[in-house]
Amino acid sequence: MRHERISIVGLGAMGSALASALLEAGREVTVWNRTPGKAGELVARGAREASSVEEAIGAGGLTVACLLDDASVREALGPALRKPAGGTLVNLTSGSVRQARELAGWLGGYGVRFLAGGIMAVPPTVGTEGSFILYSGARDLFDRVAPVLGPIGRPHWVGEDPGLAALYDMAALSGMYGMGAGADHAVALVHAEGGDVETFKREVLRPWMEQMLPITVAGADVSESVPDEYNPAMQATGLETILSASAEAGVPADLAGHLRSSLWRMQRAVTAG
Ligand code: FVH
Repeated sequence: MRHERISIVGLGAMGSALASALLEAGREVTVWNRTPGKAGELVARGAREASSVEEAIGAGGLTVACLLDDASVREALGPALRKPAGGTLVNLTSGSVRQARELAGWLGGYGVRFLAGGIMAVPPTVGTEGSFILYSGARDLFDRVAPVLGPIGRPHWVGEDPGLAALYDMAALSGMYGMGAGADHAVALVHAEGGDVETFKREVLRPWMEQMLPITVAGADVSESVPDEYNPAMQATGLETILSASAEAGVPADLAGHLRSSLWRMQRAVTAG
């Protein structure tokens, strides 16, 4: 099963990285992209280029879609699905929970077995240690697909509901963008007050964020409760200080939403004793 043929539909930055990692691992890869001219390097390394989606899907084995968004998946695959041809599709295109569930229903109507996915990697880290791919859908299908697609990242099944991979993908991305917003805000503060941004990033921000990452993830909670060891009164004062320091520096408090909701949580905890 490891040698099942794989067709990659979509050769953007991510689709190309997926195809490259699969070729590197010796897989038999067929590629297709809407705009021609993106397959040259992959073909030189042994990939076969299909001239249409139908041809890519018809190459047999497993089809992996990695396109811009849900609409582009439907637009690209739709014409090829007129005949109920069966087959297996793994969708590694980002989308919402609802879109993943609807896609599963739509493809199921054509007899296509469907696994939803979420890529926990960026193109340069595809297939490297630490990269992983979320999958949701039938467990037996995952068990078949996992060894075939292993080279793109550690396969991690999150459940039968096709919406689950999208859910965790979107939520994890929110965490990442939130972290990015925090780092942006930190750098803007240092810049506005005349600090050395590069030194700050290297000597302070990175080691600090690395130290705090596990604590931040462990402490993330939708409930209003704050663990005792967090000392909510101190945290509330600290958060107010960050907000006023930002105002003093004239840095637009893009993070105000995050900070205010944390402040609100701490204040509620203080009030509640
Ligand atoms: N790149 C990243 O860092 C992230 C990491 C996490 C996962 N995302 C998601 O992966 C999907 C693809 O992302 P990408 O980086 O490959 O995106 P692009 O380089 O912009 O390539 C987009 C491809 O989609 C094709 N495409 C767009 N619309 C259509 C359509 N209507 N029909 C057929 N194909 C379409 C596009 O083709 P072309 O413009 O070259 O003709 C590209 O192949 C994405 O969901 C990320 O959220 C990546």
